[in-house]
Amino acid sequence: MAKSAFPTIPAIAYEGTGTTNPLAFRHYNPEEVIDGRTMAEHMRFSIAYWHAFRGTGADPFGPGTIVRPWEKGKDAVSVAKKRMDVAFEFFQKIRAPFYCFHDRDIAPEGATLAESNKILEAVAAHAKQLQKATGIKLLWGTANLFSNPRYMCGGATNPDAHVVAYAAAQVKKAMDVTKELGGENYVFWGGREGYETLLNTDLKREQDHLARFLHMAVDYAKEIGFKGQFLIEPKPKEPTTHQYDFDCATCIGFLRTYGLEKHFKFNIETNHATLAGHTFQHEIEVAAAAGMLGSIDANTGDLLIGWDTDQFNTDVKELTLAMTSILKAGGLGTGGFNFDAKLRRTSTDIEDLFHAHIGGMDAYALAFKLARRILADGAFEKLVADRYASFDTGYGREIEQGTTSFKKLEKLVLTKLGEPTPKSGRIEFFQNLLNDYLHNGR
Ligand code: XLS
Ligand code: NI
Ligand code: NI
Repeated sequence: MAKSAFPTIPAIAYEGTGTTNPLAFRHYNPEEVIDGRTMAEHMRFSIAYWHAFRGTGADPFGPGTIVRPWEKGKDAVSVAKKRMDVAFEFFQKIRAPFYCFHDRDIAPEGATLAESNKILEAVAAHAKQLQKATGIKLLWGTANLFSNPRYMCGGATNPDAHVVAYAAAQVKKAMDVTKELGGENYVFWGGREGYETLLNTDLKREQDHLARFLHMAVDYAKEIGFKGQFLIEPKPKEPTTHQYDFDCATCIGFLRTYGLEKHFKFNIETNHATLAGHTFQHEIEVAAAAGMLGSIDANTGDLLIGWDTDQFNTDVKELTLAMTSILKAGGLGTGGFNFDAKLRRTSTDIEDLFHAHIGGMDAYALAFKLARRILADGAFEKLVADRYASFDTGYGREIEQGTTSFKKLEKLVLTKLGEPTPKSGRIEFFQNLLNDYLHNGR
């Protein structure tokens, strides 16, 4: 590998909570074995190429502030390869076993589709070598169907069939590359699949087109023998005002309507959940209830700002709640925790990239441990089970099993049950119990 891009930064080590070293893990010990698997295997952390290596700190009010020395070079393709060397050095030093990319993050677009495909192939070949040399794996790949101006009115839902055809060609290639690199999943985030106004939009037709597009992707995966999991990443708005993949519940309805539900799971992003007016944990529970929990885009928004700010999440309480739901659902399978999070515009030092990921990884690792403790203790599960215990026997059980009716239940209330006695939901009690685990050493 080329000369180090981070000569002063060592591989990040686990030093435990006693340390004051900012470039060390306090909770994430990749080698620690829990239940026969290492923490690295449990967490399956992944680095998002687009934020970590293509993010510049640009915002709508000004250009980028983050300048990296490796971004200089004679042509875009050689810079892309050099950048990738640096990225893999970072993946190793931060101890992340996976990374994720959009096609256009890793390789620049050419003047024609044929040229873009050739460039992507060349850079992917470089990635393959680096994966082999380092053992770092591809969690998922995806296609960027939103940056190029051709996609201004959408990709799969564009009103122009020419653009839809182009989008199909681009996704086909991105799937080829993901397969070639052993990607364990493939993500569909509906970039600009949505609309601004119904004055110019045929909503039904656009949704039909999106479904056709996804069916073609399913067919193509079969054709090439791509075994990775397909994931939809719901998001309610931004860039368009109304995105079709609003949230997990909306997507479940969409997938079932079009007979696609067997082929997809969800990649849930914290900031997208909150933009939809949900909690992160809510989206996880909705996906898990449908057997469609796939992977996590680990970040957070700023509740005072109404857009996708993609910040690193260090909120241990939020993550512990999310982790209990994930562990109860049996984990993420081929998914992982992908840091779809970017440095703030003012975080311009290279060390900031390390601090950001260390904080995110440590918060998730701590949340994992706290969630395990909560589940092992079983207090919440017992309390919740008790709350629903009236459905375990008698007429409650008949309601669940579908063996009773309005008429029978009416008779029961009129002749026997009468008025229910109030049963407290004990919300404050539950909140205090959570704090016992988070802060009081329970
Ligand atoms: C944007 C999305 C995007 C996807 C991948 O809001 O989070 O980054 O994760 O296309
Ligand atoms: Ni995302
Ligand atoms: Ni996002």
